[in-house]
Amino acid sequence: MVANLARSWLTWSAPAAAAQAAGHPLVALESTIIAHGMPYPENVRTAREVEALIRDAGAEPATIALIGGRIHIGLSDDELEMIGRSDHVHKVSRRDLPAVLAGGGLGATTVAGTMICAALAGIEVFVTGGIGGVHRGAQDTFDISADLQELAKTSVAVICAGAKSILDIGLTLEYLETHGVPVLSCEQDNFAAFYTRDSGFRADFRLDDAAEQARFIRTKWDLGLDGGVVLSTPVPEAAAMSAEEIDALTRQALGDAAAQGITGKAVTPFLLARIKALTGGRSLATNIALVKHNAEVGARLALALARSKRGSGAV
Ligand code: PSU
Ligand code: MN
Repeated sequence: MVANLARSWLTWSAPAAAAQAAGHPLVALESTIIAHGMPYPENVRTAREVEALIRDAGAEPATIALIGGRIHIGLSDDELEMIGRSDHVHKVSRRDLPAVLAGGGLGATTVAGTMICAALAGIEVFVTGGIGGVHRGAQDTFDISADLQELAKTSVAVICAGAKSILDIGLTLEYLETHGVPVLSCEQDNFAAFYTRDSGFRADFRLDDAAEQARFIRTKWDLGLDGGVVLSTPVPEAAAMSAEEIDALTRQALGDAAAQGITGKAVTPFLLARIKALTGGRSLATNIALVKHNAEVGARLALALARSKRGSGAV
């Protein structure tokens, strides 16, 4: 009953609805990365290119956002443009969903917000850039992204290029372990670090093949072990930045945030914008390349998971 009531808040785009009705694999995409993670017009262009990559790979993309008091599963070109262009888009995590839906404004969903909406829509795979995590200095600020709690309880597979080094990646992985969230890696043993390929920390399990990833994920959920799975894949070599450069810029951005007294939900967008400015926009090219690569990995996983669903009982 509760689920039915919740689902009555969903508005489906025609292609997303058709794919869902036909049992075709869908891939959810977040909108905070569009509204708050990249500048206009590169954000809208990238969002469209990512959708096209997913479609070419045989899955249906469903970008998720809040518009006019409804949760939109799949956006039209005009809706995407509005989310990418407007200066009045709320950043919507679990806490913010009721406020923005009840208020009827524009909302861009974070990893946590998108996971909630994807699960309501029955979408198992969600592609993003980087997940939120435990911030550096969290022992003083308590700043731990709600993304991690959502991963603990909402059953969606999240494909990412790891997490940015604006976070404490070691503590982020510890937190995920405590909450029983498996961290899978493909193409390398280590968890990725967004702009760079290697965080220096091992992922829990390396599974390069989409069928293996699907088997792992389906087994977890078949066992009633609700909650998400993180699948990390590194930014393509040609687009990766140097670790020394990004470390220095990250320290500078963190210092600027502290000096300006930035707190709460403003911290992550501030740091992202600061790093973008400090790299003279070069980080944007890296960001775009990694999201596209994540989309290819996510589409393959969605196809494999759809096959495993059609299989007889266990995978
Ligand atoms: N990390 C990135 N790019 C992003 C985000 C995180 O490299 O765009 C966004 C995602 O939407 C993520 C959110 O869910 O920031 C986390 O925000 P917070 O740290 O306030 O929970
Ligand atoms: Mn935070």
